[in-house]
Amino acid sequence: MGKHSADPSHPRYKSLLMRQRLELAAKKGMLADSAMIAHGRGEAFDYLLGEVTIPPAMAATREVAARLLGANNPIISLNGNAIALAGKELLQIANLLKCPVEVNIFYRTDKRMKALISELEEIKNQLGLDVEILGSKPNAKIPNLEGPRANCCEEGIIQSDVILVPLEDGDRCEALVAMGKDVLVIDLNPLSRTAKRASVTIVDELSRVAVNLLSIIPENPNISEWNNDDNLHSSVLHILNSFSK
Ligand code: PTJ
Repeated sequence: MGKHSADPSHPRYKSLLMRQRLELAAKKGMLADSAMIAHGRGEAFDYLLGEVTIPPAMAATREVAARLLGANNPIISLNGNAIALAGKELLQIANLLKCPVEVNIFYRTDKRMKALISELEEIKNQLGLDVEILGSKPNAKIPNLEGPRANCCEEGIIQSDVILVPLEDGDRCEALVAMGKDVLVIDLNPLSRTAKRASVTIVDELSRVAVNLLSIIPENPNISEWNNDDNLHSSVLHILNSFSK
């Protein structure tokens, strides 16, 4: 990407900045080969939302904040795209909640795990945060999942009761729900299997959600009578209504 592409005066500045973050992360070996494709999928849905946090997403973000605050063992699961786009804010959220983060990736290689964990360690040291970073020594498996994406930590994901998983894949979301966990996801696609299966789905862009959570958590919101299907329906309606004449 050229040096002018993330110029703040550019009308698509935020979008370009996110792309630049992904490019830098790719150079550091943090990302899956398909990370850009996944991001492009997200961007397409973000266009439909007007690239803003819509009211149903803000309601879902408040619910997620409330559930994380009410949890006995909350955890934030982090993959390549999440760390590249909002690693700093997600660590700050964990610091506020006094919970660990666990690096848990779909396309697992030792090289990527090392690059992601060292990126988080660097942010943690720079910001002086007190957050446990798990994932380097997986000692358990998520039941009913095949392959390396099932690997996780007993003291992290397995023991958690409430888990925030930005950009989760459908199978793993289902497997975590089947374990009886409260599964909180961030997914710009309100129609994805992840969005439909999660306990709470925030239909919004991950880096916007991270900033919103940082301001909402200190407000100590209360858990509500949450209906995730209704909220997803409202998100889809919002998109449809934005096309009405
Ligand atoms: O780091 P890894 O190995 O765990 O791999 C991560 C990716 C993202 C490559 C992997 O999980 C993947 O292939 O994801 P999918 O199946 O393409 O799903 C990505 C979902 O996240 C899609 O529904 C997108 O709409 C959504 N999405 C993409 N970027 C964002 C997003 N949602 C919120 N914010 C984003 N920035």
